[in-house]
Amino acid sequence: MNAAALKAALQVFPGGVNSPVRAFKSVGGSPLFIKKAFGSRIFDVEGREYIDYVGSWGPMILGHADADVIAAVCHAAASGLSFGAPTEAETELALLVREAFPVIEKMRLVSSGTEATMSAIRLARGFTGRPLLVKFDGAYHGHADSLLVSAGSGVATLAIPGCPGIPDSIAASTLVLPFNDLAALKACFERHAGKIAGLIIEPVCGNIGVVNPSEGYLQNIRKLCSEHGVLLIFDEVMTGFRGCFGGVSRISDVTPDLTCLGKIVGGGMPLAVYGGRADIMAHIAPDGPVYQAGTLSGNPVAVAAGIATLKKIKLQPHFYEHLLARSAKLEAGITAAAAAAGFKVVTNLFGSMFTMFFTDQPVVDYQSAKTADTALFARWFRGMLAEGIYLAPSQFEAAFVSAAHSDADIHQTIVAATHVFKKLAAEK
Ligand code: HOZ
Repeated sequence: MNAAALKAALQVFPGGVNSPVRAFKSVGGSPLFIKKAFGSRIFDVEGREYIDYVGSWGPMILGHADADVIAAVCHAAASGLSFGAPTEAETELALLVREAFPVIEKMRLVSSGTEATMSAIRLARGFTGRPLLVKFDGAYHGHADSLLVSAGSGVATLAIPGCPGIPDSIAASTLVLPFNDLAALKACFERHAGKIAGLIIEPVCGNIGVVNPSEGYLQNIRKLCSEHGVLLIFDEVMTGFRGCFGGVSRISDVTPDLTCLGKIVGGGMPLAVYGGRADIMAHIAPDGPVYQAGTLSGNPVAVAAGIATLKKIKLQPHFYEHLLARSAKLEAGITAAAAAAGFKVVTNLFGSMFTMFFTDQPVVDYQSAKTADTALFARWFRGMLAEGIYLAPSQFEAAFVSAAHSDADIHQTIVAATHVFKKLAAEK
């Protein structure tokens, strides 16, 4: 039983979980304890089957237990789990990454998105010799000290105002600005001229729910960063490979100085990437003095999963055409179901990820995201779960559609949403 599993887990893990977003704190009830997952379906310890839109928080773009990825992982594992020495497969993965992201001229493989962003900002400071970092309100770039200031994702879900344990001096070196507000950025760059090392941005926000940049916003940020000698860091951990074989940099034609990837690039295994301009990456040890290392970096099993995933995405005909069409159909279907039942919602979509906010205001930044009715979201979430649809247990996260979600899955989900909204309307 999920409740029994949680009781046992609470004895050994804070909140019974190994990452706060997995707890059902803001929606109530017991988190699902997962037994297995195949394709679009995930199964809990009670034997219940759900259509899964969490997708391990993004990596599972091919669906769960994809046969080619599993075969590649098993093959690699049979030859050894970790060497702590270079392999040719790492270079093969890097070439695939560079093909998708030409803006990543040189890169380093690491084990998590947090490690990627943390290392990228250290590099930005090391390269520029400047101390300050700009991030956006509600943006979540992993849990490194300087990035947990005004963070989204679980920090937003749990409404944690400021994270104890982060020295004031570190928090003070992170400047926080509202997303989609160019005037605020201009003023900040002028006020701190010559002091800002880097600006890190989710070019499409994912961790306050999905929020798209306004027209020209990213291009203007690029321009301002260049004018002020600030390195532009795109955190594409969530958006990388979500909308195309590449990321927002490809779609928007904006060239960041550094890019961070995670999730899909590791095919469900612990692997992430940071990289960018070759002259900047030349500052990383052993070529340069900025130190960053890892026993499991470029782990052969994780690299095998990444290669198998990227190759499949790249080679499958019409991969993104089908994925994006199904995602748009789902987004439109549940939004229409909400409207038909008299609920005001705003749905933001990027590629194959989207968030439906329970608000009547356009959601363009963290402040507007916070106008959402989180209590209503919780009721909707529980209703959908009862209908066999597994969504992220937070208003401030995204739903991920995978290539394994069939038209029938999408239809079933829209039917479920229609039932749930009708039920919620009747309870009003
Ligand atoms: N970026 C993920 C949530 N938005 C991370 C998942 C986690 O924190 O466990």
